[in-house]
Amino acid sequence: MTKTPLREMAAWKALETHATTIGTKHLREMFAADARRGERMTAEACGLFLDYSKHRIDDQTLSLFQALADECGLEDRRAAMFRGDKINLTENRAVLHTALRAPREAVIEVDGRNVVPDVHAVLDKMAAFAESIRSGVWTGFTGKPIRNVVNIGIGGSDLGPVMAYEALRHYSQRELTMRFVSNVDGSDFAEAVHGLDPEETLFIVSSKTFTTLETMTNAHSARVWALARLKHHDAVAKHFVAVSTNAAEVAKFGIDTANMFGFWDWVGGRYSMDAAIGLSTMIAIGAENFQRMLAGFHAMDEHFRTAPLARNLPFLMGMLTVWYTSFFSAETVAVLPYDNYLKRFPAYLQQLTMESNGKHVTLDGRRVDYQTCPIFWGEPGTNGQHSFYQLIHQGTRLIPCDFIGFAHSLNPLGNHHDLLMSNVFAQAEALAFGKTTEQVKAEGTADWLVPHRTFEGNRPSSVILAEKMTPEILGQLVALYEHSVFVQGVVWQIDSFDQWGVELGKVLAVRIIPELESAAEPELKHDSSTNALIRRYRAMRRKQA
Ligand code: G6Q
Repeated sequence: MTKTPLREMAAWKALETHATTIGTKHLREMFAADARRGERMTAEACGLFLDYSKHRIDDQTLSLFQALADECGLEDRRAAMFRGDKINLTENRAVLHTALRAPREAVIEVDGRNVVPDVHAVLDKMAAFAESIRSGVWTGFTGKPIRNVVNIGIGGSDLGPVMAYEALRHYSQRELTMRFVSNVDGSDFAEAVHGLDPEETLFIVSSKTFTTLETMTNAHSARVWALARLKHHDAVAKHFVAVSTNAAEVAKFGIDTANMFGFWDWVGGRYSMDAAIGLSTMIAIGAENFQRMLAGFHAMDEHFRTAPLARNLPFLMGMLTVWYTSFFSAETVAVLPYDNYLKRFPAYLQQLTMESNGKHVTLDGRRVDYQTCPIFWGEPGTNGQHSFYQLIHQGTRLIPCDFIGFAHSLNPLGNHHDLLMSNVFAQAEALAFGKTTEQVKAEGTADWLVPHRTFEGNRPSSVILAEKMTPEILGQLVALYEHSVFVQGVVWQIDSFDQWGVELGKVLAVRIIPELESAAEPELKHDSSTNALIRRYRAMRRKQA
């Protein structure tokens, strides 16, 4: 499929020219010229309110965004995704995470088969299992109820579950201890099982392929750890369940395939937290709350699918990211949730955004001649304010920010919440409007200090507001970013759903393992740096021994 190169599109060229005009304008001027800008440049969907007025855009920018979307065929591509077309070209797969949250009666076909009943069959099985753990009906090998659940997985089989558990911890069954192991570093495993009683511990081995080195290494260590106490191999069936698409490997590991929760090749790892990969989430918060989260995802899917682009949240956010990345050379986006429960949200988004759009070739294999995915990063406010906000306010880089805040706290405590939220509004205001030299001088600041105390402003941000952190809102937020990533990928003409960039390092590591482990000095054939590092490591290990 050969498309017109992006930079040759009329709307792209128009945006290039337009960016030079906008580049000379300050947000102060734009607000001064339009008293209603702060109310006008907002959009609302489901339970999310988006204020995008503090962006370096005007009405023309917005119409050019739409013109570019038309030229890129965004609406057709969106329809193709929802329909189940194999839009993940390099892996020849459909991309149907939206089917994971489709209502029971929906019909979505992949290769002529309606997948919605399959999705709901797994959800029902998960619900029955989660309930048996939560109620204590499911007992371990020695008859004790399960009190600890340890999810073993990595990447898409870890980041979503950890983030969702933290985000919805308020709704979780507090008697259950939830832990997560991802890193192949033995310390991760050791700390995750520290203080746990194997008789009361359930491991969920979450791996789409059931071959991932880190996960399988941790799963084998977990089996050794559990059997050291439980002694009998039959205990595996009571203390291990699997989330996977690979029944043969699951059975080989010793897990009863009756306790395997499946998903499908049309669910990408980083898009799987609402598939069976969410089993730990469901055990923590219960099936009903999990359904509420799915309803939130679905509501945002429907918004993205049907709302006019001018009011379409994922479209607006996606285009803003394209705008700053491709036309203003912004290299990063900061995601700043003002809710402690969202502390893992930026880490989750890093995979969603960067593994999806960190690509340098187009779908038809051409090297791009524009920047693609920016670096996403962030920390919950207000901690970030006392750490890296200095650079956002007064550094030399342009860093668009997404502020996320709520009207109500799940833990009302004195005036904590108003203090917290005052910072959201204040930070966005300070970034946009800054503080002029005149203002600083008028405060009586000594001349030499004036430049240090001046804030240029004109630094863009979105503010996303919701009532409070609920399962529905979490689903909406995640789907908002999923679809924003999709919009960016369509414009940049890349495959947002493969991840070939993670392969090379994995292959090289497998080659190096025996070179680290062999008793005899191996013949090393790497570059001189890698050879020397391996030799030094081996020498250091010998010294320790
Ligand atoms: C995500 C990627 C990747 C994947 C992990 C774990 O989109 O595919 O992060 O989730 O590599 O893979 P398994 O689930 O197969 O262990």
